[in-house]
Amino acid sequence: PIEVFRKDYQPLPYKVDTIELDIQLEPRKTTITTQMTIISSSPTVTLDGDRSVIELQHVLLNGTLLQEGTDYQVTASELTLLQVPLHTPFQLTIQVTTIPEDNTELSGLYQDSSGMYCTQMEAMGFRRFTYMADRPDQMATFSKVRIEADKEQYPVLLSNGNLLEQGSCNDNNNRHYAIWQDPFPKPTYLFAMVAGNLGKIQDEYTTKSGRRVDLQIFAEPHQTHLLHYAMLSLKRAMQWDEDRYGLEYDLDLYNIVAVDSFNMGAMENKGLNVFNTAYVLADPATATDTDFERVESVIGHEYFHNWTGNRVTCRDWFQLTLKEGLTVFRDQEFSADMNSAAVNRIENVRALRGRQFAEDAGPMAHPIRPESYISMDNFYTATVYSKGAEVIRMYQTILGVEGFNQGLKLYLERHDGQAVTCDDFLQAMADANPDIDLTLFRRWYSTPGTPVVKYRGEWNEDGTYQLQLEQETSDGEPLHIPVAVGLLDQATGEEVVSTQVLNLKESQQTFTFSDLAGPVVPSILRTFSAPVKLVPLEKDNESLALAFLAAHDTDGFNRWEAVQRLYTSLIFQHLPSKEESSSSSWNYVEQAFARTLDTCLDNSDYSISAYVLTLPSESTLAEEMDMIDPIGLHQARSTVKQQLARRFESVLMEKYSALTELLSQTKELKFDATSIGLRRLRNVLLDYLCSLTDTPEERDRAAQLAMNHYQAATGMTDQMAGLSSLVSIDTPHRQDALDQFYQQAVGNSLVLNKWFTVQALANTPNSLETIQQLYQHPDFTLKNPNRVRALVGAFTMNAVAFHQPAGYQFLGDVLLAVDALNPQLSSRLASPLIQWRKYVTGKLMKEQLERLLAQPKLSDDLYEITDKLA
Ligand code: HT7
Ligand code: ZN
Repeated sequence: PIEVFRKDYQPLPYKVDTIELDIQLEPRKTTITTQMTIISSSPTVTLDGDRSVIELQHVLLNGTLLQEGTDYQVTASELTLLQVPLHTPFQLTIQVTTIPEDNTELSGLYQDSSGMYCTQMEAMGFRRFTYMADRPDQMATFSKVRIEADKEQYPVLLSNGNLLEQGSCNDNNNRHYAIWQDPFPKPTYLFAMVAGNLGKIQDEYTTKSGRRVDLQIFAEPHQTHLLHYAMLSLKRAMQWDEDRYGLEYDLDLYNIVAVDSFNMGAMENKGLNVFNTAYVLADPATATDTDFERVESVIGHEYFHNWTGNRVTCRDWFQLTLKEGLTVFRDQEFSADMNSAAVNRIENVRALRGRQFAEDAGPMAHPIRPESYISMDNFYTATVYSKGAEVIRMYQTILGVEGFNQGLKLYLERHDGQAVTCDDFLQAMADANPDIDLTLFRRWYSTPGTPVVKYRGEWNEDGTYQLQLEQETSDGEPLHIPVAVGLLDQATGEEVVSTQVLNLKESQQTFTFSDLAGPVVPSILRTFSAPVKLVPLEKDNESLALAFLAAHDTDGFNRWEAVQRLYTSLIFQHLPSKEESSSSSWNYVEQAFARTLDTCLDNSDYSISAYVLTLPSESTLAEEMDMIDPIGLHQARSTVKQQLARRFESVLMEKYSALTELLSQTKELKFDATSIGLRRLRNVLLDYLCSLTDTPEERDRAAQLAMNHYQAATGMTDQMAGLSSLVSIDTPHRQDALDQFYQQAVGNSLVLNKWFTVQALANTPNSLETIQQLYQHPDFTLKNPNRVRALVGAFTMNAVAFHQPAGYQFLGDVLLAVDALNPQLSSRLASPLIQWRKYVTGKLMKEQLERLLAQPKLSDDLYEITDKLA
């Protein structure tokens, strides 16, 4: 495998100006003829092409047939023209054939399970389609894309831009064609085409400058009733981008297509987004509240890419965060505005800590702008996306919303139509805000690892408070860290200094607050103003201060955070390696839990209450440990959960019933923030109540409650909550409910995925056996990434099933099977194993990696992440 380095970037000595494609679709032999105009300053021109999936038929230069060997050479990954005209445009015609049916990697041109043809070109799929300069700094105009296919099987033919012409083929009445043209120059990764038997829903949107845009969302004909929420979300996203950033859509047509087999969430191809069905199909009977939220945010994300990614794209793939970090930030802000900002922030930080922090502490740690890769597909990571979004958020925190918006405006104006770098983005931000020095901020792009910020406060009798901040980074050099701080009066709990942003730029800095009437408690890193770990320099009174913040902090995020920290210390005291819980820790948790539970129905912040009552996830907890005993951790967390459930059982039940009553007052299922919050809170309470299963009586009670919850559910959120609780209880209801759910899932692939996942996550002693049986189930297939993630991805999150010798062995077996079909999928599934160094069971995990590495035909993708053994 070849490692590519950021420092080696070189512009190409030629430019592809226009591209015309003729695509003759046949499952066993698709023919692609490309005509391009090139101008070159070098006598040789090298194009990318993957000979394992495309077969070269012929090459013509200005109409003359070229000879292999004398005029051009072909290797496994390149086609080199040996003598081309210098500095004058010439026409190159290349014909290749490919077999979409055999393309199980889902990169390039492939067929999904319904037989539909679709493409996925990012990052390097175009070279699996035809020979081309397949890199993002090569922007060409796709002036004519002609797609031809069987009329009956593939009535819908789509590509980017505008439809110029369509009709029947003169020479064969069974076939038809469509011709598309995209007026915007674009890199190859934004090209797309789709052909299939598709249904659609239609709508329209008029931009603020009066452009009428036709909106169409396509899916298999029996799924079109599931597309309405996506359409609503699209219109909201278009409106939001105009309102917030003044950014309008720029074509007359916006198409989205849902495909069942897709490696990631969705793809922002110009004017033709392709979506994983899981992120576009949703109705109350089949989708949970979280699914709905995800549809809204992914629809937003892909739409927002039209400016941040498509109009201004990346010079090279090392700059990926330029478009992804920025666009995730934009989709987070969109979701925050559409729903609740505080809830959103908590959800995003939970996700960041659960995944990105682990990545940053493991062998695949990399800066948001990586320095090298073997397979670029491995760098579509939580670091590039989520930490990248945090870096963008820090610009906004440092510059203020107005300063940030000015910077973004300048960046988009300055670089419209260009392929640029993260440095260009920083420069635009700096130029738009000349009073603020961003020199040190640049280091966020090159520094891996999660920085640690330590603090100590000192109150002085002269009415001043000194806050000492220290930072530790992976290279020992300081970063520019915006730390949002407020101060609360220790006596009254009132806020005496409202949030201000301290710019921590040195390894150690002291900030002084004056004119204070009495001692204060600091609320630090409000709204999680930087992606760092915050720890006190002195642990002595930490729990007391956290309990104070849990009760009084005006910053909703930090109130939640304080309770999470209290839970964490209590859970850690229950680890096998630690002593019995100290009563003070339990008392603080008990107080905070009681207060939240008592007041959880008093205002409409139901989601916040739900998250405050939820214990940190095992992955978040693991992130705080030097050496992880996954089973011990799982048990410690379960113990604390049960203790809380037992202590508060009657109040939990009382609130659960009150919420049931509140929810039953509206007949129709609603998806506003309040209704979602009510369901979320009730489902958290259910989870506590169903954790009490020590005696047969308790088990019966829990099973009955979960079964009732499941059966009375009016939508998928409650159904899944009931079923999730039920599957972890040893009760005959368990199988009844699973069988019932299976019947309901027949014919709906996404619901069937939930059936697999709920069982893969079940907390039962024999969960691994169940998972292995499900692996053999007739509905299980390795060809559909959603199905694989539903079972195998979920399995790796089930500590009891996964963290045992047979569990590691099973994952190893699965990875080998998946790698032969789809390397992008296998390398993602392997990521839990690469954290082996931090696990007490690491030796066994490492053995599986060694087993994989010993395989003669391991993919580059899987090789790159398993090779971190030393
Ligand atoms: N920009 C898209 C990335 C993507 C992708 C990358 C590699 C392999 C398959 C893929 N499908 C989509 C998604 C996005 O961030 O919007
Ligand atoms: Zn994206």
